[in-house]
Amino acid sequence: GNGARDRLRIAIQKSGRLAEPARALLTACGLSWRESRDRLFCYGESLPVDLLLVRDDDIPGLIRDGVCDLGVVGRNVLLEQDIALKAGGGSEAFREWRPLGFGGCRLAIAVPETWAWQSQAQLAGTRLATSYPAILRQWLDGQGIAAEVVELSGSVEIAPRLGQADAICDLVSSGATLAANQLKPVMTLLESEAVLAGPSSATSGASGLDQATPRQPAFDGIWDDA
Ligand code: PRT
Ligand code: ZN
Repeated sequence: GNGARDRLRIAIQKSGRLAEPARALLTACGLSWRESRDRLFCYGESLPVDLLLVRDDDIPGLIRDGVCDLGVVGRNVLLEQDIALKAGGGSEAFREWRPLGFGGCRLAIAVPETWAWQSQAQLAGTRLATSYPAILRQWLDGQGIAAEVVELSGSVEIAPRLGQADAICDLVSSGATLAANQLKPVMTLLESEAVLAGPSSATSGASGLDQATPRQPAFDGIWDDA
């Protein structure tokens, strides 16, 4: 929680796929800022709501640490960090409050087009490259598949051609990247989109947003279902 702070802080992506739609959403909510786009911090002018412009990967941790109250981040990032946190013995520190309807994609396993795909049993004994090792490991364990997870921070789609992996687990939207790399999607692990994320503790047992808003009357109604 933010204790003495009397302004709401929302973390959004500084640049990247979710940056513009997140700002557009907040602007449509009537928020405006004294800001320069490349700064870390945007001071809210119309309402006591400030923005932190950060790497998307940092957003769950900023919520966990109480540095910000809310964040706009892909469900894929939130879930990956949640699983990793719990695997490390931590308890839930942040969670999805509601989906936002943009940034849609899916986390999928893709294999070389030349594979005759029958079932996930074929993944046993393979090496799978991914930037989402926790989600992938949890899925493999749940399926009882023994496979090696090769963690890569980017350019996952070229790993099979480089001989680093046999197949991949990566985000897919149009499918063009997979096709350009002679890969085909065969399993969807997660349907993702941008979500409003907040601390899990602020919401125990209630419909999260109603719990969270009294401190900030300015936000009443903004997140109502359309
Ligand atoms: O700098 P920062 O760390 O903040 O940004 P980033 O590079 O980590 O993230 P960014 O901006 O690439 O993506 C932010 C979020 O957008 C992701 O976490 C997803 O929730 C969402 N999103 C939606 C996507 C895609 N669609 C997407 N297609 N994120 C990545 N991709 C990539 C994918 O990894 C693959 O390389 O686009 C390629 C596939 O696209 P298609 O259209 O060829 O299938
Ligand atoms: Zn990132």
